[in-house]
Amino acid sequence: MTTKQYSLAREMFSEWQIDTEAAIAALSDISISMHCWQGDDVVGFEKNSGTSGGGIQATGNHPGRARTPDELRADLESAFSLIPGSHRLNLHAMYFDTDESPDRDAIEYHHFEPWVDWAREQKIGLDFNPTFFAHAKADDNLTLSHPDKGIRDFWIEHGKRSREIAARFGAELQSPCINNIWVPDGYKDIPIDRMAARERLEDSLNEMLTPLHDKSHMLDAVESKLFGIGVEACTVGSHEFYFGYAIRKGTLLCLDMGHFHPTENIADKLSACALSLDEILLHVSRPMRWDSDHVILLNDDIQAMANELVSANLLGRTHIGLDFFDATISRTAAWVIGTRNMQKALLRALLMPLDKLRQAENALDFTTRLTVTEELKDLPYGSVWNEFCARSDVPAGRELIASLDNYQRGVSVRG
Ligand code: RNT
Ligand code: ZN
Repeated sequence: MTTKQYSLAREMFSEWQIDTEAAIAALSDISISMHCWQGDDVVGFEKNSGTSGGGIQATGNHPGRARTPDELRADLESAFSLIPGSHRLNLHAMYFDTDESPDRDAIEYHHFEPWVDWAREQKIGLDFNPTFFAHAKADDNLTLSHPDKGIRDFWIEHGKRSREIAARFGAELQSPCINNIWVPDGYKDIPIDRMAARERLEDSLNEMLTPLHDKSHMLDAVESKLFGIGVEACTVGSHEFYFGYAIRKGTLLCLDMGHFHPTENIADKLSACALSLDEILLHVSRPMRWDSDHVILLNDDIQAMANELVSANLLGRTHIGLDFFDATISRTAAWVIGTRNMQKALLRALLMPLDKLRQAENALDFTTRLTVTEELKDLPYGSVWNEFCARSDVPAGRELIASLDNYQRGVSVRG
């Protein structure tokens, strides 16, 4: 049932020639890939993997961390039930669900099968990531570019198996699985031979990506980075490295919002990269002073990304994934807040009077462009969002807060 509030809002937007119904319909079609690792502080379910390492770090000790696949799935179900629309789960290889203890170079599809059964039941797609960190063979922060061939081969095998598992996910669930490759490789202090390290990474990737998989089942993505803790001087897989690689090899490029200089405008990169790539993967994140992976807010950076996706017509070939982890707050709330913020930003972007703004820009009428974008900020976006939530049978506002609090009370007894 449409509320009075929404009818009024629809009227106000239509005065600007903005169709709220079209925006709601477009938003319902956008699936966001929610990352499993927010649920347990990037720990995973291996019996002997250490802390995350690789220059990434979840901080905090809020009660309620998921310790088992069942706990993680319960938390995910709760989160998904509070997020409007239909979405995906992004799994990391260290989150297998098995009584066996396969090392990274021995993982197989059956170790992950319970996730697929669950995804089928939930009617969601799965994405995947090989895990190149939190492992004794990654302690030097070198994996695919390690000078030791034995170590490189170990990780190449892990990567190949991950791709096979991802392809099977896609086939089973009839939805292409994005397999995103991020390696922590880099040097704390100034290396002598950056070229050799990059050549080794290139060769390892080539070997890892050689087996062909049906693109309707699995798509490879590569994720660049600027620096991490302990790899301040050089990251082997830098932006230039992977941008070139993705173009030459036809993979997706993953742009993580925390993987650039803090003053760089990541939204600006979308159209530039998209001219040379078929598809892009995003890791939407919020870096604070460094790649701190804070929960995303409805802030200017996220809004700029959403605006670009809409105005550059990139929604059809961009996969929106999230990448943040905060252990100081309810982990379920973190997922819900972050995912809903991404959706809210997309809704606002879909409610832009694009024709009018383009016309002004092309006529060099930058005054109109500015006054319109600023006046738009006073329109009742909240009423359209509330309507979207109501139609999706998902709470908003105080009711949402009560649901999140209630769930957190239940999980906070976990040891
Ligand atoms: C690390 C990368 C990477 C990870 C996940 C866990 O800086 O952003 O995407 O966060 O794979
Ligand atoms: Zn990332």
